[in-house]
Amino acid sequence: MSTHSVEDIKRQSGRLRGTLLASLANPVTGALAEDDQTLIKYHGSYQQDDRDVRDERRRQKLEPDHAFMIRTRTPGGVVTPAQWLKLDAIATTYAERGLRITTRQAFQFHGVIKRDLKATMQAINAALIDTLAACGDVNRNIAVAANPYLSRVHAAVQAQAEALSKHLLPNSRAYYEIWLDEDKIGGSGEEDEPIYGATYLPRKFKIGFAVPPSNDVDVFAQDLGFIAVLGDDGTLLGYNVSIGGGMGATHGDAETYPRIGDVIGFVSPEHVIAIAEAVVTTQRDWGNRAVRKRARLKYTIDDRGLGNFMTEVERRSGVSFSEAQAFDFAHNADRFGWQQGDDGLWHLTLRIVSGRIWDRDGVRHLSGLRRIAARLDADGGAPEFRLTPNQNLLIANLDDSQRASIDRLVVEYGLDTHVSASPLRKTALACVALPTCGLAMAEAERYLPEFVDRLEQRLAKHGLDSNDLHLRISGCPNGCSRPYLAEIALVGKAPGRYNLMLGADHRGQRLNTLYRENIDETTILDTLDPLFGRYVAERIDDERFGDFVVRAGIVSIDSTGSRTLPLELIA
Ligand code: SRM
Ligand code: SF4
Repeated sequence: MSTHSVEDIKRQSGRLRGTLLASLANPVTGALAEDDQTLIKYHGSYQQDDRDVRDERRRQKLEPDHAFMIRTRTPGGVVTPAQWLKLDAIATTYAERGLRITTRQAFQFHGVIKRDLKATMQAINAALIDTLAACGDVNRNIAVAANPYLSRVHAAVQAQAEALSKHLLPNSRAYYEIWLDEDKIGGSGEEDEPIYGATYLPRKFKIGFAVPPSNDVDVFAQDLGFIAVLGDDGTLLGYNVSIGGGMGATHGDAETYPRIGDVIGFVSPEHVIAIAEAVVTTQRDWGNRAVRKRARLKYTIDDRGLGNFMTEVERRSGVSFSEAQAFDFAHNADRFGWQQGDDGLWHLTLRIVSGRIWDRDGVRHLSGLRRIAARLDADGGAPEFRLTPNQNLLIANLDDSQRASIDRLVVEYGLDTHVSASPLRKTALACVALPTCGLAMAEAERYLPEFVDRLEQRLAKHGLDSNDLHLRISGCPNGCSRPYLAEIALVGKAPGRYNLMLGADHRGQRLNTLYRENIDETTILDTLDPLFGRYVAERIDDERFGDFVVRAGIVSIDSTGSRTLPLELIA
């Protein structure tokens, strides 16, 4: 571990350069120098090691099996078929585990070794996609509703998100010098960073744009959320603004908690950039730089007061918030299959379990999507691939004549799991966790399919097999699958052991709460089984499971839903 604090590393980095060039050139190790491991995040990459072989390598006195994860900056997760083909080729050439769709609509490549890093970065940029600021204490990839049916609004909101993403990029040329061989010019390492300053933000920062009735981006989990408000004619009037959402927590530390964002008012589209910049710079100046675990915007707001924060944002932006408009979310999951947009074009949402696209164990999703991308690329028009914030994939903007051939390929390559899968299986999320995530305490992505098998059996016993139920698994309490917004969540505590959380709604508007702590699979299933029985017997009309457990008093949620209550264990 580096002896320098993250704040020192940022300050002394020469605007994110550090000694990255020397680290990359060092042939003796597959790792970077310690401080560079922090800095490379701002370039969109993490140094990791294969945790499946960590102990064995330690026994053999070998250094860990280092490799790098690379994450793209793809606002709203939109790419063309031509870009898809290039990303596929990059994954096939340099990465170990195919393509991965993240819960923020980015692509991740895992298992890129150090000597291939630069070539991989260059290939990504050659596809006109970059990875700048995909990680680190800056604004991250902006999430945008994948919305297939309100096509015109999607286009307007997507354009707004892309402009905002660009506006909030760091000004440093380090990325271009290190990865793309841009010549160093005078002032390199001292560039003015008007938005971020020399130490960037105290912590990561996340923005999402939702378009009701879908809350697929989980707008209340974002540091800053924009909820589109439409006029009667379907045009975009502006946005309700939500601030202070976040999921991350640490087991056993009451100072950290997931939090639902507060809706603070309405702004028109032309004020989005000014408001976002003011929120970011206020957080830059007011955020807690002494205690990293308390550095997210949600804690700044709780520590300094929502009213004070709002007043400062209005002062800095010169924009006054109007009263928030009514909004109504129906769900925070994806809707699968074909849907027609209001522009007459067709959109197909495919289920991709945990966003993992690869050819392995008889699955040929990478090959299938390659065929589809090649077909669409040859067809012309304006087809798009859109990654959804639920790790799924939308093939957008097709005309009627293209549907049959795409359907054939979807079936040929087994990409039609949304047709046969249970509602539970279609919406379940899991974060990456083992073997690549350095913070994982338990399995998530690799465990999801078998856990769903067993949960389905229990649901079937109660005649609930066709019930819509949102399940999310995270390998640790950081909450990358946004588990605290699931009706049922498993949050990793130790290998094979999870905290069982219950009682979020299905719209992303209420957090769940801890029901049982540190239990194994058998106990989880045996705990849920009688609750399913009670649900069948006592539910009112089409009441959802998450709503039932709260109404029935099985879990108690505080009245604002903004925070889980002190951990009340029900044995
Ligand atoms: Fe995350 C850290 C993966 C979305 C909260 N997250 C990590 C790291 C980088 C582990 C690390 O720091 O060493 C994980 C890399 C695993 C790997 O091998 O790929 C990781 N996070 C992911 C992804 C890939 C999960 C996925 O299955 O899709 C998501 C990438 C999103 C993207 O494209 O940018 C991902 N992470 C999230 C989300 C969900 C969201 O943003 O909508 C959250 C909860 C929202 C939030 O930020 O509050 C989230 N990740 C965290 C945290 C906790 C932050 C906190 O406030 O405490 C960490 C740990 C940290 O930052 O120290 C973390
Ligand atoms: Fe890793 Fe934890 Fe995030 Fe899962 S929730 S990817 S285990 S940091």
